[in-house]
Amino acid sequence: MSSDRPTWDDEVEAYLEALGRGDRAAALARVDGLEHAGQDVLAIIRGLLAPAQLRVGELWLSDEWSVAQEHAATAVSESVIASLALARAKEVPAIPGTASAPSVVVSCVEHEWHALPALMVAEHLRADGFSVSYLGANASSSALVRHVHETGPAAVLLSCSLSAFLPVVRRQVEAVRETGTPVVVGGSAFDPEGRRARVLGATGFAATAEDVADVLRTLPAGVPPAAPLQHPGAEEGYVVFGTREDLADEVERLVAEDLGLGREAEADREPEWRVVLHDQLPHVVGSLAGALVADDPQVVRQALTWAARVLEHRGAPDRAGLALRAALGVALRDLPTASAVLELVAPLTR
Ligand code: B12
Repeated sequence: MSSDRPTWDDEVEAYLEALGRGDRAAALARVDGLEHAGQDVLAIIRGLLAPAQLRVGELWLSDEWSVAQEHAATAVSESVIASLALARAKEVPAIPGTASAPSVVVSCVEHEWHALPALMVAEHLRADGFSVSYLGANASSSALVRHVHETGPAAVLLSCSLSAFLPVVRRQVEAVRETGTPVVVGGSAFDPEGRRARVLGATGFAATAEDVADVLRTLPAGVPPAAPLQHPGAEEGYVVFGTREDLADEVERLVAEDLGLGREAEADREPEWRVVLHDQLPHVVGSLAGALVADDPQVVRQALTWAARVLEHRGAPDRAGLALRAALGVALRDLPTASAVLELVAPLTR
């Protein structure tokens, strides 16, 4: 962006302001302005939409934006990407997707609803000349494998935002590798160095959408089935994943007990932090499953730190974060590796 124009930071602020007011027309006008200033779809995704979405997450976390504002903002960003992509497809129909372009499948893993990051990846690859089959959110293993058999892609790209779904990533890596097809993974559930991706048996990993095309160019033509997971805790991870809703109920009861609160607060008097705790607990418990299957205690440490911040911003008692960690320890006491992973997690300050 030239020096006489606003910086990307200014653009993000103005775009967010429009999203926060629910002003879709103003948000689209900002994007139109950038296009007229010569920015292409990839620059707009990288410079405006991706950073704006991360800020949307922060605004929700700090309780400045409601869930509805977060949803409305994402819907606008999705329609912005779709309209930019459509316009570009009309302008350059013959270059990407030609018979010689390598074909790839981009999809979210099963249960994963964060489709916008996967859409960003798909658009980057289309711009780089790949022929992309984009499956969106929540693709089951069977649907994915059938699609692979029908279309014979050079690679399958799996997006996962929530660490609770790392066990699902592993299952889907196994299923796709059974077809001999390389699998590239990415999304905010992974560490930037790609260690979790390697443990889960992925053929490749990229930390951002900009790096994906380079990774694809280095992939082998075919891969053997994934080697079984050997590390202690992998099996326990699937036990935790399968029972995460029940475990979440138990943890919620233990937290309330520890903080000296009644189990069922009156629906109309329930404090916000307890509503949010109830909503987020399956994800927090699931992160322990992710930590065990991906063999990385950092996963659960990050989830507990995140949960403590979410609770703090919603007026929870100071000890809520510690009570949550302690409750997990009690609920999972019969699982030795899960207990050891929780022991490793540094004590939280709140
Ligand atoms: C929008 C949004 C939603 C929308 C998603 C709609 C949609 N169509 O995508 C909805 C409302 C559905 C949603 C739901 C939930 N969400 Co949400 N969501 C977000 C938000 C605000 C933006 C996501 C986004 O667009 N990110 C922007 C992109 C640019 O970043 P990115 O994901 O890292 O992707 C980049 C790279 O990782 C990479 N990449 C991504 N995928 C792939 C794939 C491959 C193969 C490769 C190579 C690379 C790659 O490329 C991208 C571009 O560079 C995030 C905030 C955040 N920090 O991301 C929260 C966030 C991810 N959600 C969160 C949570 C907790 C949830 C819920 C559990 C809430 C609830 N209790 O209901 C549910 C879970 C739903 C589910 N089962 O999936 C938390 C996760 C916390 C954590 N630490 O684990 C976050 C961080 C919010 C927060 N600040 O606390 N969410």
